[in-house]
Amino acid sequence: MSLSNNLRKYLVMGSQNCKRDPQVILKEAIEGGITAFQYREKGPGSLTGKEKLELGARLREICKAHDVLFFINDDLDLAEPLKADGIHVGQEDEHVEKVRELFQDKIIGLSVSNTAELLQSPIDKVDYLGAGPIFSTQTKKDAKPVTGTEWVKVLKHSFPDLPIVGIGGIHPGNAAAVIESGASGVAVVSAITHSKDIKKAIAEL
Ligand code: TZP
Ligand code: MG
Repeated sequence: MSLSNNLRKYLVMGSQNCKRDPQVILKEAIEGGITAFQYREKGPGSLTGKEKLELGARLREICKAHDVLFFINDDLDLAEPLKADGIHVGQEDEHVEKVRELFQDKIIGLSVSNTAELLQSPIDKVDYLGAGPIFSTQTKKDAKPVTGTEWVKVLKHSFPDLPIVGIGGIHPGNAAAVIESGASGVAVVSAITHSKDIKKAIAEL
């Protein structure tokens, strides 16, 4: 499957987002049809050190067993131990040139939230773009200003061949608008982790 297809339904999650066992949530989400997973153990209540690595290893195994792409968020030092397929970085993280230098064969995703960020980013070094927050989100307290779906259109117009993944406040009721704007996929946290019926939510994304 192409990267673009593999990014269609992208779960982003760490233990801090879960009211239930993250392993159980991930398994249900995979049964429900997610195509990619990002281990984002970050923010209030998140695990650190050995515990972070151990949970990551368990989630990685689950993805491996089901052929679901496994990404790590920010933590370059987890990339090799967890044998991640890819790394997702934001504008405040390690520079993409450096990430590409260190990990030539991994998929690299970069978040871009506005034109200034786009202009300072080496887009030729990345495999996909994260666009957002498209809608307002309660999940990331320090999220940048909302971009709306227009931002996806701008990115798609500028980089027609680069997969774009929308993130931020996306749920079954608004995912179609993100895809229709040119995104290859939608990345969600709470639409899955807080759902009472994970499979139904994913089917509708
Ligand atoms: N980056 C931009 S918004 C966001 C991240 C990690 C959180 C998205 O969470 P939710 O619950 O899908 O709005
Ligand atoms: Mg980051």
